Amino acid sequence: MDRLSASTQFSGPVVLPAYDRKALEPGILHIGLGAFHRAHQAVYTDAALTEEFGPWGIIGVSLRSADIVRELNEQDGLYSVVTRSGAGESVQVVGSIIKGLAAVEERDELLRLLADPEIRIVTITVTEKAYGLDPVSGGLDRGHPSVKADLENPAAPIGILGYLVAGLASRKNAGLPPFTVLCCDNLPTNGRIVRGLVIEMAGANDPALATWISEKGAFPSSMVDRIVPAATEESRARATAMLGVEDRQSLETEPFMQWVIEDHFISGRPKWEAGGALFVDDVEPYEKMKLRLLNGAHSMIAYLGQLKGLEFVRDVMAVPEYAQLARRHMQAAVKTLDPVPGIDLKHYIDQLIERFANPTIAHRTRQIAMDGTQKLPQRIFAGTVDDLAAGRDAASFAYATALWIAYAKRTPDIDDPRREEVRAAAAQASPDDPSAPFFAIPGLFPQALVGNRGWRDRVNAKLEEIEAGRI
Ligand code: CS2
Repeated sequence: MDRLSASTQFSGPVVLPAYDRKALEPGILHIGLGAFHRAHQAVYTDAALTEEFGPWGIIGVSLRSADIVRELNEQDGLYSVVTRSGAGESVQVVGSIIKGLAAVEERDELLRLLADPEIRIVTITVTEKAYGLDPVSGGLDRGHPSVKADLENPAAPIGILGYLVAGLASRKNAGLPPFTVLCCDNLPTNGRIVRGLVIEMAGANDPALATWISEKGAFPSSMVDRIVPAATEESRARATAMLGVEDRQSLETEPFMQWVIEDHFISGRPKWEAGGALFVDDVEPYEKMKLRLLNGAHSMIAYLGQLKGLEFVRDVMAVPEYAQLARRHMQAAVKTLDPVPGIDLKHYIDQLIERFANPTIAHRTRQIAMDGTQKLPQRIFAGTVDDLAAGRDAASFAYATALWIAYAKRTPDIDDPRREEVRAAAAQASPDDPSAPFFAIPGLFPQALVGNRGWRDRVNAKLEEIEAGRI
């Protein structure tokens, strides 16, 4: 069968790029060419180019995998996004990515592009663990493998921060303005965090560069949302059947998508509003809402699913008792939020229950369960602190925490960058205070929780119930 490419002639109802791809010039460098970016920011950019064409093509960089880049380039940067729900399915070919680039094979080209004035925005989806954020200090973790390497050898970076610093240094030396850095990972105040880390890394070798970045740089925060499971053979086969050609980079996702962005760009931006993006002065209430309601419940569902042998989120949601637990957690978490402009939070929760239950989306609980130490602080623990401070008992948060601990104890091959510490905690857990070694992992839990005996007892009580099979 033929492969998807710029010369494919489609027959079925396929939505195609409605602009002249040959005239598309690059303006965005995206780092982290995974499924999420391709089903989210690239789709918004496609909509923006359709409504207001401009030099906003994307060069998609993968920091680790060269395969994804090769496959995408074999298809002239094209791939399909299949949107599925109980109401039906549709397929769109996305044209906003001009080409892919593998950092491990083309470091010099990547450094050249970062210094190229054509590139005005660098967007990022590299997952929480890639930044090298020290959970204790809140600054740079100098022991993080790529942070360490990039501090020692700034001219030949391997990590996200090293590349950003090297690119910004070239711009400064060339008398150019910085590129805007737009973080799209699930971290609270993500722009502010990345700004702090970039400035700290720059300052370690070049204080003048750090000053320049802090004066001239722009790091708007953004909240991103769309459920995009990793592609499977089955999902690729479905796309191929819909397209009539083979697409090795196809993705399946839900109809829902959301992007809320602080409108602070140095040298312009695409008209992402065309795809429904919302521009606001302060993205924090939206981020908190999404992290504590969507991602918090998602993690809870994932650990529950893993403990109960349920492979997909939809399987967990198909058990009424578990769907009720997810809803109850969101009803508890919502009390820790401030009002979110333009959002009816009750409706948002109803929508989440429906999204999680989408019978056509196969989102593995195992995928969401990974990297708990990187996810739980903003998804569960921050809300716990606020709930307790408001005089409530944070019981649902204790339950979510106990689910992770039970999962960690039962999963020796746990997928987590702090795996050794988590395994050691699991091995040390004693019957009288089984969560204690987890609370002792440096920087994982906020001090307000480490010092709260009452809440820790609640975690232990929940853990006992879970391990006895009572929930
Ligand atoms: C998920 C997220 O894998 C995970 O941890 O909770 O990737 C989630 O699907 C997205 O944030 C939805 O926008």
